[in-house]
Amino acid sequence: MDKPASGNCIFCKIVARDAPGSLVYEDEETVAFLDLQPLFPGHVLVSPRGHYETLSDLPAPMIEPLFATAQLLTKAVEAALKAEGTFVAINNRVSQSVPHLHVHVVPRRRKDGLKGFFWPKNPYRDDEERESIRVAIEQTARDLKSREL
Ligand code: DGP
Repeated sequence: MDKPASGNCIFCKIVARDAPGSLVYEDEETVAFLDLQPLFPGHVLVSPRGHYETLSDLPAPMIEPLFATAQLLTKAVEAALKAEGTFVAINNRVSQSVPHLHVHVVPRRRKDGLKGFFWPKNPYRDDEERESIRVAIEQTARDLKSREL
C-alpha cells in the first residue's frame, strides 16, 4: 500500500534517505524519527512511508501498520527515556506544519510544564447544544460507516 513521494515533501525525503533524519525505527510501511524541534528530548514522529496528508486520507489497510508503530514507539520512548508517560497526537491541517501525516509521540513527566499547553476549555453553552452536537457527530459517523460497507 504505497503512495508515491511528493516532490517537495521533507518527510518523503527523510523516508527516501534524501534528507537527514534521525531514524529510530522503520519497517515496510512506516518510519519513525526524532522531531527536529522537540517538545522534549525523545519526541518522535511516526509516519507512513507513502505521502498521505492527514489521517482522513490514510487508506484503511494502513491504519493498523501506522498505529502499531505508534504503539511500539510509545513503549520505546517511555522505556528509553524513563518517562512516566507519553503524549500522542496528530495535527490534521490546522497547526500542521508538515503536510505528510505524522503521529507525535512525546515523552511526558509529571510537572514537566506541558499541562494544558494547548487545550483551552470551551464548555457547551447548555445541555441542548451538547446534545445537538452529539447527534450531528453520531449521524455523520453512522453515514460514513454505512458508505464503507
Ligand atoms: P506538525 O506541526 O504537527 O505538522 O509537526 C511537524 C513537526 O515536524 C514539528 O514538530 C517539527 C518537525 N519537523 C519539521 N521539519 C523537520 C525536518 O526536516 N526533520 C525532522 N526530523 N523534523 C522536522
